[in-house]
Amino acid sequence: MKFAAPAPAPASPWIAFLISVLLVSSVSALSPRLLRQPNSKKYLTTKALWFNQTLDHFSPYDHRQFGQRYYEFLDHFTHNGPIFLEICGESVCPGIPNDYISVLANKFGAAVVSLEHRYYGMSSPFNSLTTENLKYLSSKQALFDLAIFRQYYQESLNLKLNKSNVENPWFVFGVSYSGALSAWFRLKFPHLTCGSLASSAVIQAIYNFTEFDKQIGISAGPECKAVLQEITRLVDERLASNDKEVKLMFGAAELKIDGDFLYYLADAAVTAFQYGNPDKLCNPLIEAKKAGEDIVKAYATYVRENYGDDVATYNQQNLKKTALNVNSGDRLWWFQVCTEVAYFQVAPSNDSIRSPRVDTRYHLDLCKNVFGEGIYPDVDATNVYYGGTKIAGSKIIFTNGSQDPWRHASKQTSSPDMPSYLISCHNCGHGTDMRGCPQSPLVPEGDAKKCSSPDAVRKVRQKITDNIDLWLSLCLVSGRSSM
Ligand SMILES: *[C@@H]1O[C@H](CO)[C@@H](O)[C@H](O)[C@H]1NC(C)=O
Ligand SMILES: *[C@@H]1O[C@H](CO)[C@@H](O)[C@H](O)[C@H]1NC(C)=O
Ligand SMILES: *[C@@H]1O[C@H](CO)[C@@H](O)[C@H](O)[C@H]1NC(C)=O
Ligand SMILES: *[C@@H]1O[C@H](CO)[C@@H](O)[C@H](O)[C@H]1NC(C)=O
Ligand SMILES: CC(=O)N[C@H]1CO[C@H](CO)[C@@H](O)[C@@H]1O
Repeated sequence: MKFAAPAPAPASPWIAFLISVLLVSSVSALSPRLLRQPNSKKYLTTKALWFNQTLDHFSPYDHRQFGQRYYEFLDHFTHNGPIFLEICGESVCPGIPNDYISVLANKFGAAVVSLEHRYYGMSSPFNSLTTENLKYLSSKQALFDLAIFRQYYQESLNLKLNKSNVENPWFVFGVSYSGALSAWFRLKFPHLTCGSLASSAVIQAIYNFTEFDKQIGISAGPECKAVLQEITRLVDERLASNDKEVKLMFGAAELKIDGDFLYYLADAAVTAFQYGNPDKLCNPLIEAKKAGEDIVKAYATYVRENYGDDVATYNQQNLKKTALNVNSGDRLWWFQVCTEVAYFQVAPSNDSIRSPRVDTRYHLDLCKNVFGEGIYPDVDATNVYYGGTKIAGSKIIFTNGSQDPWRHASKQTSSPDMPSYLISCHNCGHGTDMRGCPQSPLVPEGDAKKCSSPDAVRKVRQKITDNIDLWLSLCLVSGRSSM
């Protein structure tokens, strides 16, 4: 499992914190006018704010709290304007990313606020992430966090603006896992938001997620797919004859468990399609094949150059480490995978791209090895709680990128109250509506110029804007002072 969302993050939350302090002091020297120029920064703000969150929202007697980090961006805010809550997902949240939300905030005169997900980054209740201490890490607790935060922020804003009993209209945004949280927030707390954008939202928990690998084949196209499949066969052969040599070739000698290594290789290809860089992967492989060169070697070069920094995150020895540190996000997300949502990216029985050894057993063994006996995901319970693709929500926009393997865990059908839009183009991946193309590295303001069909993105963005406009106005009519 690789994170559903890329973390446009500096390596370390601690460093990020230092950077944020430095950035703030240097930025404040600039005039506000300068800051409003077309925004080339990666973050709208990195100035951390804190509030005290309840550790266990579901216990009647445990009143412990922990510090949760959040951000606010008020440059575009008009005082009766809406508040956009951009949800941070399964990684450190060093600030509010400067994606398409800044364009929307400008258009609607909105404030943008963002809350770091519990346990990730600097919002961990514990210094030791033992399995026992992780028991308050779930999407259900995270949704409650957002609800409590939303109330807290509205009240503190009212105080600041010397208003009482006023409610600004809220709208919630998220991409990927945080896209699912965005949809689920509107489902569970419909009185707290006028609507939600659920971009590439993985709302359906899936046990054996074979559609994922199949989509990679479709996104790759026949020629690239065939080369990737041949590479998988050759690597499996070389693993059997000389595993040390082939792992070394990929710069992954530390991955002693073959499954970890094969998963790493599979994800290196996945991320190319997921984040909108298909040609960077496929072109050199197809060329190597045509030239009769060693295609395993060609792939190893690609993997080392583009994905080499991630090797250690596939090492189960590292995932077992309980000390809170800059790489804890991997352990934390695997915990959510191993308890709630699975999305086990197993090889389909036929025509697979990844090695057939990346199977259900591999995932279950990982959950047990990393977190202990009895840890495995109850996806049925998750889908009963939220409804999966049958989510009984309203005023939620779903968007999918055509090349994104995750779209098969998103909502399939459209209805007037829950429209679902597909953005189709050659490099339209995960969260294209919010992030443009490619999504990694991040393009400021989610610029869509480099999408192979900017028009496809533009059309969906227009629909999103229309939906937000309509639902915000309905929200205002239905009595904003009623709360
Ligand atoms: C959070 O709680 C701590 C400890 O009780 C307190 O010192 C701090 O002022 C609180 N912070 C906020 C923002 O309320
Ligand atoms: C805040 O509002 C109250 C009541 O409307 C008013 O009397 C007071 O002058 C206001 N204070 C400021 C600082 O605007
Ligand atoms: C998942 O796949 C495994 C291996 O093919 C199979 O044994 C298991 O029944 C499947 N589980 C579900 C819930 O589909
Ligand atoms: C397996 O996949 C191949 C290639 O897509 C296809 O031609 C074949 O019909 C599939 N076989 C089965 C049993 O599904
Ligand atoms: C509206 C829309 O096109 N949604 C798509 C999201 O992804 C699923 C899975 O591929 C498609 O079936 C839907 O058509």
